[in-house]
Parts: sequence; structure tokens; C-alpha cells
Amino acid sequence: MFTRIDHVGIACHDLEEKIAFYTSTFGLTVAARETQPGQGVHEAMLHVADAPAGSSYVQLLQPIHDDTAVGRFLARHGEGIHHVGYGVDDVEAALGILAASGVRLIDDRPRHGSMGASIAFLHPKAVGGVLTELVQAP
Ligand code: CMX
Ligand code: CO
Repeated sequence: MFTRIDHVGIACHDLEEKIAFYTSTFGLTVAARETQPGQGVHEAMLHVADAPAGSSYVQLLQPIHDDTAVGRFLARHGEGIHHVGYGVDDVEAALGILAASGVRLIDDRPRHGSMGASIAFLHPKAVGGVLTELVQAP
């Protein structure tokens, strides 16, 4: 079902500070910067590597305000890994298979994600405490 790890989502208080850290310390490059009001985040995708199945990224996430998914996460857990995003060829097909096998979905249909991707989330309580995202690249 999964073609690669597309990205690891990391929650932070200060996007500029974390971009500076990841670019200067690890030599990553900023592939995209977006504000996604529907997800409640200011974000940056930092390119890590290319592979035959597609590229992989670190997704840095700063909440637009406290009453958002990432805002609540920061209040509870502090900064750190927020979710894992896996590449899939067909997000709707993957959701159908997972729903049929009883996995609790957050999204029963895809929504718009970073860099034009089609995405959907699985509930962390269904995945051993790991918020899990399916990513179909455009
Ligand atoms: N990882 C693991 N567990 C998480 C979690 C996360 N990222 N976020 C919340 N939880 C857990 C909480 O710890 C809590 O557990 P307990 O009940 O055991 O204490 C439970 O989920 C509910 O917590 P909450 O504060 O009430 O959480 P929310 O109301 O924010 O709902 C969730 C949680 C996962 C349904 C919500 O965050 C969501 O819909 N996320 C998907 C969208 C998203 O995260 N968008 C930002 C990223 C965008 C992108 O990647 O492009
Ligand atoms: Co993500």
C-alpha cells in the first residue's frame, strides 16, 4: 500500500527558527512554504532526498492559532514529531481498503495537502498512537 515515507510532520512554535535550524544544521533545502487555513498551519516542506518512488521531506508545522490540531498538540506534548506521511499511488483506493479492514479514519475522503498533494489522515488511536497521513503526489 505504501510507496515510501513522504514526510515526517514536526510541530513547532517558531517556523522561521526551525527552518533556519534544519537548513543550516542538516543542509536541507526549502521546497515549499504555504499557509493552509483548512489545516490551521503555517508550514514549510524541506527536501531530504529523492528516490525512485518520489521525494521525501520534513514538514515543519506552526499553528495559525492555539485552537487547531497542531496548536492543541503543542499545548499537550510540546514540540516534536506530530505525524508520519506515507506515499500512496491512490489515496481514495487506500482509504477504501483501510476502512474495509476497520481502521478508524479521520478523513473518509481526500483533501488538499502541501504542494498540490491529495491527503487523508488515519486516527492516531487506530495506529498505536501515531497520527498517520496518506499522501498522493500530484
Ligand atoms: N499524535 C498522536 N496522538 C495525538 C495527536 C498526534 N498528532 N494529536 C492528538 N492526539 C491524541 C491526544 O493525545 C489525545 O489522546 P488522549 O485522549 O489519550 O489524551 C487524543 O488524540 C485527542 O486529543 P485532542 O487534543 O482532543 O485532539 P484533537 O481535537 O486535535 O484531535 C486529531 C486529534 C488527530 C483527530 C486531530 O489532530 C486531527 O484531525 N488531525 C488531522 C489534521 C492535522 O493534523 N492537520 C495538521 C497537519 C497538516 C498536514 O500534514 O498537511
Ligand atoms: Co503532513
